[in-house]
Amino acid sequence: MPARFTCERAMHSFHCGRFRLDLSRPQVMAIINLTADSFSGDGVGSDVAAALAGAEAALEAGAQMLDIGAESTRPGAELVAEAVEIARLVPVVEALARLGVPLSVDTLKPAVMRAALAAGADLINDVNGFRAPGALEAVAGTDCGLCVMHMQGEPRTMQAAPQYGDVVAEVDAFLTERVQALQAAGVARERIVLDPGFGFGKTLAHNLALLRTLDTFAAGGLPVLAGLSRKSMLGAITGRPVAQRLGASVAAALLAVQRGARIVRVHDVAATVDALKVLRAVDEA
Ligand code: HH2
Repeated sequence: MPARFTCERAMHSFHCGRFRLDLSRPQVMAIINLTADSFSGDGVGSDVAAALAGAEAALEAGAQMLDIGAESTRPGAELVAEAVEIARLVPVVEALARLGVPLSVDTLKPAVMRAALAAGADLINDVNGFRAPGALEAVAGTDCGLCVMHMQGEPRTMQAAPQYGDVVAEVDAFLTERVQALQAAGVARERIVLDPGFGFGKTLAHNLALLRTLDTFAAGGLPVLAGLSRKSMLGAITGRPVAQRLGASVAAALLAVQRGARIVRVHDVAATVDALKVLRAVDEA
């Protein structure tokens, strides 16, 4: 059977904070949005108890990692001041770090990265690829994991007119350059996960090209994370609003795993976990 149709891959040891993860089996990362305006409509604002309940439910449903964010990156979303983002995140990081699973924080601001790590985060997920002044310095001297994502432009305007000559080659070159910058700053490769950034400055055609060739990004030996859950590309394909994209999201997660993704970042944990169980059973039959 061709390797791209299996869910098991070569051993990847991923170091993130308190954890050393074996990513030979795909992991499900549950999204907990501490926002009021996330595109998926499931943000819990700054309510620590609601965030904790959401995290516990996600773990119960089979998630192996958590990703929390306090600023929406959807086009047109409200900008959140650094101090507000820190105030929203820190109590939740402190509460969720006790759950005993890798805790990721989704931010592009260096001061927020520092505060999140001090509060107990294991992984920093930066949709800006650690390009902000001070971002490399915020993570380099720590032992946190890093998710390095590609984005063309910046969140407010990125979907206005995304343009590429060859989207796959350009995203690959960007990720390679960021890994080199991180390594030059002293970050070990074992701490890095790559993400082509579905929907971040990309048309439907760009997103489909990236999903079809996701293996390209895994070829360098670093694990790949894919975030497709409920995204507008799935709405464009199915004609369905955000609240009705479960089937499309599960299909997209499976396709990503079959093409090499080691972590899928999802809103709908239980359905994704079930789908991955089916994929694994077929692989092992
Ligand atoms: N997508 C979103 C946010 N963060 N991080 C990574 N690494 N990859 C992604 O694809 C990704 C991400 C957007 O999704 P969501 O957090 O649900 O929405 P919002 O930004 O509106 O809060």
